[in-house]
Amino acid sequence: TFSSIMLLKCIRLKRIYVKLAFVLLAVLFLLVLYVKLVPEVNSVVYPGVYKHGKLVSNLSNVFEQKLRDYESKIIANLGDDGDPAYLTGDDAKKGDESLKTFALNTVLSDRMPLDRKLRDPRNKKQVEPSFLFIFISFSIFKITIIYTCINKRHHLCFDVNVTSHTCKKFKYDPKLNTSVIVIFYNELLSVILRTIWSVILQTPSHLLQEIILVDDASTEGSLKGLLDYYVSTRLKDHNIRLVRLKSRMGLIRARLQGARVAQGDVLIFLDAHCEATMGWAEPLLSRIEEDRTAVLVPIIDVIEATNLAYSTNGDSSFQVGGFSWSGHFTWIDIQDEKDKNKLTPVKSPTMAGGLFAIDRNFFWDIGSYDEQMDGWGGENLEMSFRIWQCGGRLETVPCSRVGHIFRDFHPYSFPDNKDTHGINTARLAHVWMDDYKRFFFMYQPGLEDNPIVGDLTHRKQLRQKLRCKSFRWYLDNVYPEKFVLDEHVQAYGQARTEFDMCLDDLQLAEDKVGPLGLYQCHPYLAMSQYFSVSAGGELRKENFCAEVFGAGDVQLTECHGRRREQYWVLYRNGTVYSPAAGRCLSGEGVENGKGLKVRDCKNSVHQRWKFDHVNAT
Ligand code: UD2
Ligand code: MN
Repeated sequence: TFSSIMLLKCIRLKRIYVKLAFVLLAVLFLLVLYVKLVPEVNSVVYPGVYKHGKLVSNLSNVFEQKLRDYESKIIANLGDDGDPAYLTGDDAKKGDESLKTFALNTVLSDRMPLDRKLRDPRNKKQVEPSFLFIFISFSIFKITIIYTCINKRHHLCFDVNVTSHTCKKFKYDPKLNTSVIVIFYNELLSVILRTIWSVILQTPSHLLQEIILVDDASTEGSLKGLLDYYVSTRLKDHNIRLVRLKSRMGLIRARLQGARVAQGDVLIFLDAHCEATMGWAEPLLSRIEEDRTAVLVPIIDVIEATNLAYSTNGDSSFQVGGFSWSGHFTWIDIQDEKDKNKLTPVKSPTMAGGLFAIDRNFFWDIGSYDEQMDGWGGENLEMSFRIWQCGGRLETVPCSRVGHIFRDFHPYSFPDNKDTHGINTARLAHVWMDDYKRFFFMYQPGLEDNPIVGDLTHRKQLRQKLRCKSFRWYLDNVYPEKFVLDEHVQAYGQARTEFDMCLDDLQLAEDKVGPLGLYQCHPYLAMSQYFSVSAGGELRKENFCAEVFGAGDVQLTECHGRRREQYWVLYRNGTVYSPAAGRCLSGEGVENGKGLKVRDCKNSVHQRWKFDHVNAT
């Protein structure tokens, strides 16, 4: 009996141990989870190696040396005024090479001063008091000329007009300050530093609360020690905070982490390869002071990746944001005549995504970002639709200009090679686009009911909570010029001949010009064979219109809305006639996968196109 009592005790004891072990394991698990999930948010500390709180070796000498080496190679005045810059000899060769790997001339960037001076891009190139101006002053027809000038909006008259109303003349005195948030993943150190310097130099210090750098777990070594060292020495007088994420979170969540620690009234997000220019911040802050629901985009100028020239596009016109049904951002011309050449904010249906200003509280009130969006892409359209549909406004501010290096390809890779743009766009399509998502999913049929897209409950709840308007409302009120493939059209869908051959874009890239082709009809309606005949008589693939060229070739080129070679008459028997050419769209003698032509109208089987849907007229 003694031994059996001992045995029982043992078992009880064992149970307690097992329980204890379980509790310990759980605690450990939670700890690991915490460390993994909660990003390290810390301001810069002087670099050095610490062990148990004690400084073991101070690395500052090493970094100081490195930095001096680097600084000694900078060529004074290179790239000043935003002029194109060139290197010579070995550096020139290396620079060209770097373009292939980084989509950016990294050698040139390293040689260029980090605080280079730019011209004030808000004011056009010297505008002569203009021949016209003098002419007007002396002419007895003064009144009539001024009248025609204003009426016709002739550009010469406009020059005169614009010079007397340059951005410089506006007096802004914003009370709000800003946190500028710059996120980066393996960007070039000198490019990041030039971004920071431009913000410091071009923003009045009382308006700049802080600059927050968010490192999306870069693997590039110089972005650790050297960047920290630079910030804590060369930039020690400026309020710069460095947030390091423990693991790569993608640009959307990286921005969120930056926003979480920000303290300024207004958040301004920038890509890590930008240059702010004179007076860029004031008009943004002033506008938000006027209307906290206004989300603002500066004019985004191009900094050339090859020679780092800051180009301003010459004239005072600019573009605003649109989108394509495949879910991509596009630049579009301002539609409203009276908005062109304006210097006050202009409504923009969407934004490019990288550079924008938003009231900090409004950012959170309106749903910040979809935290389940990974990697790159889609978040800009999501935010654009959401802002408009849920009671905000999106505007381009012409008097605020920031340069951005547009790169030909992503110099970085994505974990698991996931199509994050596609997945993110599927998310926004489900949440914001109502029935209009059908077009996007025609491009991405595989994503429509795919669990990879993830749970959408929270975002749908957000839409409910904010009582947001429909996508139809957005199209009608914000972007009425957007072409809807199956609305206000004479016909749409696949257009086939009796031989089961279809009109096809021959996989033309979305922004390129190419032949309107003929291809075997797909058994289902694929996007490459989706065409519409608009109410105005265009034969369209979204923004590209079939146009007749000299020898009778038919190309898909950007729709210009002025009929002529882009005008077609669709007859009831399926003949598609071009009045400009006096001929008909014909598949006669055209091989599978080749471009179509117009030929003399013969009412033959090769000239009759049967659209899936034809609306009665
Ligand atoms: C445009 C936007 C960009 C973003 C993107 C769509 C502009 C000028 N740029 O692409 O801001 O909205 O469309 O998602 O409007 N980055 C990370 N982690 C990553 C990948 C990138 O932090 O995993 C950083 C990167 O270092 C850069 C920023 O995110 O600072 C934007 O990336 P990009 O410059 O490659 O994107 P871009 O300009 O082609
Ligand atoms: Mn960018």
